[in-house]
Amino acid sequence: MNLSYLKLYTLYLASLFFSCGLKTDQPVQQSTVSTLPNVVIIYADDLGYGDVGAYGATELKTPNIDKLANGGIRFTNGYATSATCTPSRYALLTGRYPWRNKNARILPGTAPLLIDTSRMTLPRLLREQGYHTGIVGKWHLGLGEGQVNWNDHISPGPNEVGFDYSYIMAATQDRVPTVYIQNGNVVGLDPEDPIEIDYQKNFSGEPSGKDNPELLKMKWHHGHNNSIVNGIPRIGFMKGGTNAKWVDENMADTFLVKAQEYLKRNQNRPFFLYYALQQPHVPRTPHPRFAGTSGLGPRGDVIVEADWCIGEFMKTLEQEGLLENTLVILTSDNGPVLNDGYYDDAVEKLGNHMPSGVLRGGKYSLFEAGTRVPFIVYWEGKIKPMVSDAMVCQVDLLSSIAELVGSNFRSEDGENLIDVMMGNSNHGREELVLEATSRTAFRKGDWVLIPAYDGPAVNKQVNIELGNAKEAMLFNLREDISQQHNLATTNAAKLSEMIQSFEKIRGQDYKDVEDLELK
Ligand code: NG6
Ligand code: CA
Repeated sequence: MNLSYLKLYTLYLASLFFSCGLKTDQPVQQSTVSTLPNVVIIYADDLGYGDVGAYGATELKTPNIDKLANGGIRFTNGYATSATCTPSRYALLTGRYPWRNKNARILPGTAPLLIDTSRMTLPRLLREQGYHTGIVGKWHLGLGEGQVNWNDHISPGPNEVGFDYSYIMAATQDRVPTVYIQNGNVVGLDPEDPIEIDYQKNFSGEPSGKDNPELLKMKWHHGHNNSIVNGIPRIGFMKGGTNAKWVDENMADTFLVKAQEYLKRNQNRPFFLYYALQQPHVPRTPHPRFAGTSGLGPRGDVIVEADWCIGEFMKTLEQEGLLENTLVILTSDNGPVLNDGYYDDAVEKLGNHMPSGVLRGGKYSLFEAGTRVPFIVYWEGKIKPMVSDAMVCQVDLLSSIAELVGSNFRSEDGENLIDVMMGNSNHGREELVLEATSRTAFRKGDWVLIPAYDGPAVNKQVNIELGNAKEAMLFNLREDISQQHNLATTNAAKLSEMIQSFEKIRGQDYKDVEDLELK
């Protein structure tokens, strides 16, 4: 691709758009033929390395994701920066390691916006290059500046960090407020029935998961015993907003339709869509037409549902004639978990399915399965199908996509790996800092260092090995992808070399970081 030509053309298009006043969310009437590729990021929530057929799953069918994986580049060393949601999403959008921001950890629904509104972000960069930018799905990066009035316009949020259009849930499906927010306004809110949210105490007279088990259609296992919405107990208390509350079983369809509508509205101009699926995060609530289809219980069913949504979304791209001009990246915010706080048969019906594949650990873990995730780059007619072992991370997307669209911008921690992502090079990252619940590990080449950390080796509630140990651990992933052989004592020279390289990036203060999420 001729980048300098692209850059000039981008400037030309940008000026065209500004002068035509096309920065609204109205459908574009005139046809603007452009060489700027559309960019779509499909971001799953808690989808594991082993949850996808193309990555080796045999007990679960994911034909639509497999089609992208087998028709594009399937990365075997693709990473989220973190083993939980908020920090990974922060890194994805800002190209900055989340441990540089002390507040980048799993946020309650009432948390203020985590991203500084003056910071460069992926949508802002693309908008500056002439793109229309949209997000549909899970946000979980905070909203407002402290005390959010959910009955008023909610700001700052996605629209203040670069998105022209947003249709989101504020935090997670298991956290209040359980409503959709479009461009800063709660959808379907009745002003006579205002929303109140409190993460500390319940509103008087309101039932809760803890006190009213008789009202529950899904039982809580740990946490998740505050307000009850649709028979599902949540994290946090909510009052009012009855008409605005989402129906959990319709969420996948709702987001899909919003994503499809976004494509149709913006098909005649370059666009960036961040389609952030809610599956397979808890509570797992497949639409009835998917319930029971996987044989693995609701967790399997919602993966089948997510796969179907991805297929429908891709069909719309094709029908709108956009497929050959759209770069599609599909990945996940962190690794898998079975019991994440509800009794939903994820453990009981697992059978032979291995959500982490051959990797050790899972969500919340410093072991590989916490952060190594499905990572697929697809571009019909442009990218040749292949499997790549190059190391890539979501923190690199901003710098890489910047290069693709003719911008010189490079983020603080992201590398420009566009050649790797287009399949023209196998030269990925050399080093990467990995994070799990505020603690950090380090990969360099084939080696991984997990420093010594206080805390339980296993989180018993979720039954996942966290990677905490009294002594540092060292693994060679080329020989030992499942991290079964700790080489820290037998290869002391490598260990000290790794510590040195790690501290060069991370400094010294990683040692005292407390595990704030799971005690
Ligand atoms: C944890 C929740 C878990 C999930 C997670 C966020 C409890 C006990 N556990 O605190 O269920 O909501 O936060 O997941 O409340 S993430 O994928 O958004 O990071
Ligand atoms: Ca997640």
